[in-house]
Amino acid sequence: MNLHLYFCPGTCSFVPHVSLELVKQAYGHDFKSTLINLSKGEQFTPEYQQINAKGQVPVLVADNNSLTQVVAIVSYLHEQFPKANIFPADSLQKAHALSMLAWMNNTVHPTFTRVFRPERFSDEASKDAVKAVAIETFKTYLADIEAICSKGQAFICGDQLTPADIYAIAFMRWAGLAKIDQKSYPHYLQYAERLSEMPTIKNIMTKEGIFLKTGQ
Ligand SMILES: N[C@@H](CCC(=O)N[C@@H](CS)C(=O)NCC(=O)O)C(=O)O
Repeated sequence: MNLHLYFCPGTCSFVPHVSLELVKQAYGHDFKSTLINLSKGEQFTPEYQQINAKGQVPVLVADNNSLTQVVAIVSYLHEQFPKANIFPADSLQKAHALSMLAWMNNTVHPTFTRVFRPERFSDEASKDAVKAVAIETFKTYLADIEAICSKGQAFICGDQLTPADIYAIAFMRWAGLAKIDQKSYPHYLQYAERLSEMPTIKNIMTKEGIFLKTGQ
């Protein structure tokens, strides 16, 4: 199967990007990747609109099938490549991991979109207010993740890495970019530092040219 990911460094496409690296490590099955530079507006080019009319990353093209949405992409990879352990094998544990991932994708992430792109959710006069409220809401979600990390388990969903952990690293980076003090979430920061050193994750951070401590 030919696998081709369209991604932008540091965005939510980091989640399927690391998942593809897990597939590569487990199966020796490599993938192709194409960088779409969102800050240069490459998501709006006619060429990319053919790939995803919604103008977003990630997109995974698997043979001739185009898949969007982080949750769908990583679920598909898990089904196709079970030995990559993208999700736990146990169905209840997998459901818990999917639940956490869905919350991140449908609640935490869209809140941050209001920080990064407030103009899409307000008129010019209320842009700063929308951003300020979104930052405060985003902080409450970071605190939720901090509470999970302070329990002392190895990963967010227990003893196995899942896509939720990869998303959590992205959120910690985004916090720093938004000038939120990463050190306010000490257990979460320590956990993210530890995960950033895992070879699979480190490989993709290096490939994307991103680092964890964005706030410094
Ligand atoms: N729910 C979507 C979220 C995708 C999304 O928001 N992607 C952002 C990057 S993190 C994007 O492509 N933004 C481009 C833009 O908004 O112009 C998914 O899971 O794929």
